[in-house]
Amino acid sequence: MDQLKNKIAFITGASSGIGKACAEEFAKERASLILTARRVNQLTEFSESLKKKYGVKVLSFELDVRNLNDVKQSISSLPDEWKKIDILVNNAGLARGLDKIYEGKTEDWEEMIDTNVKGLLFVTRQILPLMVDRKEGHIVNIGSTAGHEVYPNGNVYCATKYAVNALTQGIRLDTFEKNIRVTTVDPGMVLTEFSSVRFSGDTARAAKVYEGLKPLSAEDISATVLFCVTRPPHVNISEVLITPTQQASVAYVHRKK
Ligand code: NDP
Ligand code: 8X3
Repeated sequence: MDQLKNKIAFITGASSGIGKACAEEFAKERASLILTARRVNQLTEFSESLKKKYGVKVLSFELDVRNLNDVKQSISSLPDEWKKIDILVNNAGLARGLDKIYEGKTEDWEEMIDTNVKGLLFVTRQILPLMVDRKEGHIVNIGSTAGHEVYPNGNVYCATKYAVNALTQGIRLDTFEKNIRVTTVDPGMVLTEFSSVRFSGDTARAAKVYEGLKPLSAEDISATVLFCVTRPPHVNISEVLITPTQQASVAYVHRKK
């Protein structure tokens, strides 16, 4: 299929989970891809496999979205033909810990805020002007159900996703007259590396999060993102809230014994 032929997509956090699945989904549709993450070995290997499998162009490089200088430098030095970015997927993000706020680790708070909020802003600030100049472009933010409802011990992670929701609205309000489309795709529980990152590699604890439940897959989310970015130019999908059928809200989860 060729739904994204001649389009360029820039994806943050493309080394695993939802970002990686979006890259594969877009590659199937013949997009040219700019893939970024910190784990550059994984990213390079994945990029090479996409090139071979789908015959698409892929540019990949190490990028920590928290580092403003690196974000500026890597985007401003893109070759001109790669600067015509049609789709930006702001996906890089993480949760750290699940603590009562009075016991929370300030370094966890900083990592979440720096990545999920400031990182998203840093990347958007560099790419959005290129879209505004061309009066064309689509930003897809990966928010969360945690940006709609706060759950116990979710405090700062939820706050970052509320911020993503607010920024999605803010970006839309500031750019709709420039023909920019802005979408937030807000998943509930998705089986990725998310929970093992949250629990710092404690895979047993991470597995418990999804016990008795069929969670969403990264591919469920990438299919949704693809749907949003392949609507006709006059259609903007503002928000998609998507959960497993067994999850009615952040806290109401039906687990089979
Ligand atoms: P993963 O942990 O599998 O993927 C997270 C990605 O973000 C990785 O590619 C990681 O790459 C990247 N990343 C993390 N920190 C940085 C950073 N500082 N700079 C650049 N890249 C970074 O989890 P998911 O795929 O689940 O998470 C993707 C997004 O989806 C996040 O924003 C998350 O909040 C959101 N989300 C996840 C849900 C879930 O249940 N899984 C539900 C709702 C939303 P690397 O480590 O190589 O840098
Ligand atoms: C990730 C989903 O419910 O763990 O954003 O916050 S949840």
